[in-house]
Amino acid sequence: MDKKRFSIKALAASLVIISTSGTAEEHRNVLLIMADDLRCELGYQGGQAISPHLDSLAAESVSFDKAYVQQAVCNPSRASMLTGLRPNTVGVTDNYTNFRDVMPEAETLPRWFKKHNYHTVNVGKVFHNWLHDPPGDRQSWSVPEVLAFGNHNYDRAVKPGEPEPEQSGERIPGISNLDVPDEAYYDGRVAQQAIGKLDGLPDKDPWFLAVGFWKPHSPFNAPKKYWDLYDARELDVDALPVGNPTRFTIPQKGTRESVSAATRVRTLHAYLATISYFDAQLGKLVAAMKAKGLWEDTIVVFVSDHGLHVGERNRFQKSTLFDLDTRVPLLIRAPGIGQPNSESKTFAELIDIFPTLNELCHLQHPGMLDGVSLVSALKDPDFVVKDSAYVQHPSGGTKSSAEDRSEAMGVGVVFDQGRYTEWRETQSNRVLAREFYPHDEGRREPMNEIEHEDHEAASSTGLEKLLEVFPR
Ligand SMILES: [Ca+2]
Repeated sequence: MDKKRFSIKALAASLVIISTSGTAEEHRNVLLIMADDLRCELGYQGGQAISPHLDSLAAESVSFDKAYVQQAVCNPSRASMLTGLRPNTVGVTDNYTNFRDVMPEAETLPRWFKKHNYHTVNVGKVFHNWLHDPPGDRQSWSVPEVLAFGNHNYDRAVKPGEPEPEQSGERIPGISNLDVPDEAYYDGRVAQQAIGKLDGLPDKDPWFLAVGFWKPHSPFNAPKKYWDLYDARELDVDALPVGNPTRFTIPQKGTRESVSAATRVRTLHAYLATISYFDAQLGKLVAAMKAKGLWEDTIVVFVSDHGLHVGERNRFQKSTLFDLDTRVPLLIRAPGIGQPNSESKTFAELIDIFPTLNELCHLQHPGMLDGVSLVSALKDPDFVVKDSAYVQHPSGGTKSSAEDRSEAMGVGVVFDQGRYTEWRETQSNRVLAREFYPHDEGRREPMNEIEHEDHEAASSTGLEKLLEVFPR
């Protein structure tokens, strides 16, 4: 547990005193946009995705190249980011546990803003949108949430006027390229619904609009026109060696024996098309905000809940501690404060978003956060707020139920030299295995080098850093 955390008592006391600091002029509106399963593959990052709208947003923002989620699967990542607490602190490390069940009084980013007179609005998947009862987190929002509460695998193409698929039970193929309009799928309708909310945002009070898209989470079923942006023959699937040379010390669920080159190309093409489809929907929302005069002074945060493997290491999953799963795009556009079109050198964690927005909007500190504000890094891209990021994930990937406990928890620290990880027995915290993946330029993490003498010093540094957040 982080020693810097305030006590529950201090938190309770802080809730009584709601800040009234800041004049109306100082209040800034906030737009939070979330992608689902989007790894660092965007155009502005040198990735293979064609993402003109996110590239434009990056040109107005500070981009964080070393931004890490705290756990690479939907629910723990979102619960952590939106409470500003590490998954271990919240007690949510699987997709089944609702953070309200284990921490009923948890403060959340939107609820904190709501308490400070912000009009908070949720469209789409912001909190985890499946398996929980009740869905979403109603108390975080000023008005009822517009949710897509269901399984991604039911996002089939619908015709105008047809009911939402929801839990129809009709699973669709993992990959398809139908020639249908954007609105045939959920994200096209999310963009419409978000745009529809713009006219209802208050003039006098500040607002906090959170829009969560479902893509590029599988199924990779972008409309055909987004597939046609790419020439499959030109896609690079050689980002990691073929086969599985990585020495997993703890087996990872979801890893296959082998994957053909053709499958890798087809899957990467589908994933990239789905990213471009998502990018276009985001572009519609930005264009509408600009047309309505809502863009100029609005603080914008864009982030993904975690990354993804699409064939690398013979995997088509998230749920590991590898960089492909844990490192994500993070853009913060803070007009008048951030340096536009710059890249921050600092490490960043998604738990830092809560305190960062808090400081940007001059709100009182809620008193119980594991993250720190990145505002210094927004003002000066060379400023290093933190020199490492912490990640965790239970062994065995996504479990089949909340009761299905993993035997081990992987805890890792990412720093400039690489990633140091320990796998610890869930019950005893006993160290079962250690890993060190040195980072090359592309952070490919090809091999666990924990036994290699050349990396002894870096492994020791990693161990020291790890124990600061994850003591044994
Ligand atoms: Ca996700």
